Amino acid sequence: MAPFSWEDPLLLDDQLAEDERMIRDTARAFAQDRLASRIDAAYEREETDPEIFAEMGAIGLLGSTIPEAEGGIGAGYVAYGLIAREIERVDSGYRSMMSVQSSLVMYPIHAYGSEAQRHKYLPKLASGEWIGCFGLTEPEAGSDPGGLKTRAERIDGGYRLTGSKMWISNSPIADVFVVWAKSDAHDGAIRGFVLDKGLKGLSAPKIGGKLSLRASVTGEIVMAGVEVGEDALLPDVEGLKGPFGCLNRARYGISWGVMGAAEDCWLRARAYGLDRRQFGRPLAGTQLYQKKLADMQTEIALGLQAALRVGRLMDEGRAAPEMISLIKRNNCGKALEIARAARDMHGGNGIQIGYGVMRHAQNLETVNTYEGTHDVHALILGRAQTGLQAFF
Ligand code: TGC
Ligand code: FAD
Repeated sequence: MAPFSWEDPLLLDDQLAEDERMIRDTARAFAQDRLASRIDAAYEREETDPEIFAEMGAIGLLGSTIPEAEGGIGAGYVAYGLIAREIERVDSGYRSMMSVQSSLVMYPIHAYGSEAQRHKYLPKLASGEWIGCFGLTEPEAGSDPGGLKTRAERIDGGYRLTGSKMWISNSPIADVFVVWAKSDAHDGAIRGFVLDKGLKGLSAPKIGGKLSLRASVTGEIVMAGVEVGEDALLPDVEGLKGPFGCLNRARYGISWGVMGAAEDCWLRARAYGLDRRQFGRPLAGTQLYQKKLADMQTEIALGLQAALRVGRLMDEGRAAPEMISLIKRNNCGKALEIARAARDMHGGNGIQIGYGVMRHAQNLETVNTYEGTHDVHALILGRAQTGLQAFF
């Protein structure tokens, strides 16, 4: 039998292509060298550094799956997942910044936009010169985005948008706003629009007081009769499948990302238990502590294998949205359990920011909720296997 590699128990590394390993290593070096040293202060002060977008853009981490001709690096979805894992190993908020820009702003412009929109927006979003946000959720439409109230009325030469969006990552610092509205000109169908910062009637106040994801700024988007030309409409998609097409990609990336956060918690708990002595021996030498470490190692190894499998299927064009619900739901839930256990295993020290584990646990509360809550993904999977709609 072969020797066991406890840090990579199912030999994930072996299953990656050379270019995927290179992209993973680039993301890891960036995250550890440039982000890890900033996170505690950013989190404590609830500060988002917009410069991080340009730093990510400079090494190809924004819109990595977008073709090179449009500003991306033409990477596959496994590589995208590996980037998310490395960034979220430091902090879920930094991964959020990256994945909103990549999957929720660049992807819809690439997939549903006009040639002029691709040309205008994608290179600047890829470089991080421009920051994007994605407005689907509203104060009264979260899990049920079909209930959104934002309207686009037809006016001479374009549209007038009225409504408000809630809980929008990046919005207070955004240059580009992808927003979803019911369009009177299209029989009330949901359509996407790309708005530029500075338009009359457009504002994005920050939502303060978050106890989670504090390094990633979140805000509203208020559209008080914002007038745009026809060229602001995303021409090539209509209906909820537009935003869901973007969410499929972001949710998939999250399934990798949360495993990065979980790995950080696991490795910190292991190191702490080897160092900390009680009752005359290391905590890591007790049966209960080892069981917790074994549970963490097992769930992370299985979660990563599942994310890799779905990533391969995405690259082959064979992934179904329900597969993504399965891994988003399970990996978020497991990562949250792992972070809470790691916090407990650190005892009193676990509540201090410098040990990292409570910050991850607080972040993962949000990640378990956004992009479809844990229970909403259960209902998607329940519907798929029973044929029965249980949302209402
Ligand atoms: P339903 O009847 O199921 O579907 C309506 C239309 O949409 C299509 N569709 C999809 N298309 C592609 N991919 C998917 N995953 C799709 N899911 C549905 C469907 O085929 C249908 O198309 P058509 O042409 O027949 O009309 O819609 P429903 O209203 O019953 O939906 C129910 C439910 C619960 C599945 C859905 O609404 C849902 O997923 N809710 C969760 C909402 C959510 O995830 N919001 C995320 C907001 S963005 C965010 O959180 C970003 S955080 C980012 C960060 O900071 O990292
Ligand atoms: P609700 O939909 O009100 O859900 C509340 C509870 O009820 C949950 O437990 C849910 O599982 C449960 N529930 C809902 N429906 C059912 C049902 N039918 N059966 C059983 N239980 C149900 N949105 C964006 O558009 N863009 C962003 O960039 C973005 N970023 C975010 C960043 C942060 C920090 C946060 C917290 C949220 C963000 N969101 C964003 C919004 C996010 O997607 C929503 O919060 C999420 O979809 C849940 O919606 P809600 O908060 O309205 O909760």
